Amino acid sequence: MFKKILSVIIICILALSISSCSKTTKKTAANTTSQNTASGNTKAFVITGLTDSDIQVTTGDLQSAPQVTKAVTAVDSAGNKTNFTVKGPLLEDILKKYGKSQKDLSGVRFSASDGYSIALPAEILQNRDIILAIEVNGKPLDAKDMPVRVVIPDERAMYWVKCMVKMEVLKDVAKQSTSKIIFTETVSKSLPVQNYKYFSNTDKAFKISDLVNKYANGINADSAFIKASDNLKQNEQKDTFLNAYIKFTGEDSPAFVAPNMPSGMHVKNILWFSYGQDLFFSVNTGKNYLKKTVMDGKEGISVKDLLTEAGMASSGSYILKGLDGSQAEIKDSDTGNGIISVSDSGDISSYFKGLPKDTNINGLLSIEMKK
Ligand SMILES: Nc1nc2c(c(=O)[nH]1)N[C@H]1C(S)=C(S)[C@@H](COP(=O)(O)O)O[C@H]1N2
Ligand SMILES: [Mo]
Repeated sequence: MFKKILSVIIICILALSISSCSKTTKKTAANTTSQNTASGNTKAFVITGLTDSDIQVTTGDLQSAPQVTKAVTAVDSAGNKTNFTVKGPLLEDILKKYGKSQKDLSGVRFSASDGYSIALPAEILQNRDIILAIEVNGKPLDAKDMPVRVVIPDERAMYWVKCMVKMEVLKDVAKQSTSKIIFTETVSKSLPVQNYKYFSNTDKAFKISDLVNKYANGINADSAFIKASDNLKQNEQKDTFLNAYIKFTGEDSPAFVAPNMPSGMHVKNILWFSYGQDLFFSVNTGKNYLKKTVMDGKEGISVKDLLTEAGMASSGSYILKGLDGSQAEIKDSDTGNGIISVSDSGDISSYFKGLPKDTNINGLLSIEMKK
C-alpha cells in the first residue's frame, strides 16, 4: 500500500519535472489575453526590484522597442555549439524607458515558466549585450520558448533563459566572508544518505537541508554560492539551495542536483559551495584543482592553498576538528607546512610537518578561524 502511494507520488514529481515551459506559458497567455483586448498588451514578463512597484513588460513593448538582429552561437556545458539568428530588443533599451541601465545593477535573476532560473553576475551586466529574443531564424519563438528567450552573445548557453517570465533585480549578491571550511567527503559519512537516480545510474546523495541543519552556523543567508572545477560560479536562491541534494558518488560528483530541478541547473564537479560564513569543500575536486603538494611522502593539497581558495587566509590561528571530536590548533605560520589528503576509502586527513601528532587528524571535519 505504502509502496503504491510512493510510486504515485514519484510519477507526479516526474510528470511535473518533465513538463516544459509551454504549458504554463499557454495558460498565462490565455489568462492575460482575456484581460487585455489588444494582443500587443499581452504580458511578457515582470521586472521586480528595479523600481518601487513591479513593471509588466508586454509583447507590445518588446515589439515597439528598437530591434537587434544577430547571428549567435550557443555553447552548452558539454561544449556543443548551435548557430542561429535572433531578433528582439536589447534589455538595455527596455530599462532606458525607466531611466535605468543594466550597468548600474549588481545582479539579476531570470526565472522561466519551467522552473529554470539563473543569476547573472555584475560582470555580465557590465560587459554584455542582453538580447530579449522574440524571433529565432526569422520566425516567432516556438511556443515552448515563449514569451522571451534571453540571449547573451559570448556567454554560455546556460544564461540564455527560455520562456523567461521574471527578471528580479538582486539587492546585493556579495558573498559573506568565510570563517569555516567543512569537508564534504567527511560530512557524507555522517549524514542520512539516500539513493539518487541520476540519468541511468543510481548514486548516493545527501540533502542540503540536513547538511545545513547539522553543520552550518545558523547564520541566515539569502543565497548560496557554488564554484565548480571549471571555474563556473553560481548563485542559488536559498529555497532552491536548501531543497536540493549533493550527489557524492558516480559521474560528475560532487554534484548539485534535485529531482524536480531542470537539469540545466545542475552544477557538476563542485569545488566548493558556501552558505553564510560556512564553505563546504571537496578535497577530491580540490586535489586536481589546486596544485599537488607532497610532504614527507604524503600527497595532498596545501593547507595554505586551501585557505586562500576559501578566502580564509588570515594572520590568526585556526582550529581543526575531526568527526570523532578530536581537535587541534595551528597558527597561520604553520599552514605552509600542512597538507590535506584523501585516502582510497575517501577519508580526509591532515598532516603537519614538524608539529605535534595531535594535528594529524583522520576523518577531518572542519577548519575554522579561532575567534
Ligand atoms: N527555461 C529554460 N531555459 C534554459 C534551460 C532550461 O532548462 N529551461 N537550460 C539552459 C541551458 S543549461 C542550456 S545549455 C540552454 C540549452 O538551449 P537549447 O535548448 O536551445 O539547446 O538553455 C538554457 N536555458
Ligand atoms: Mo546547459
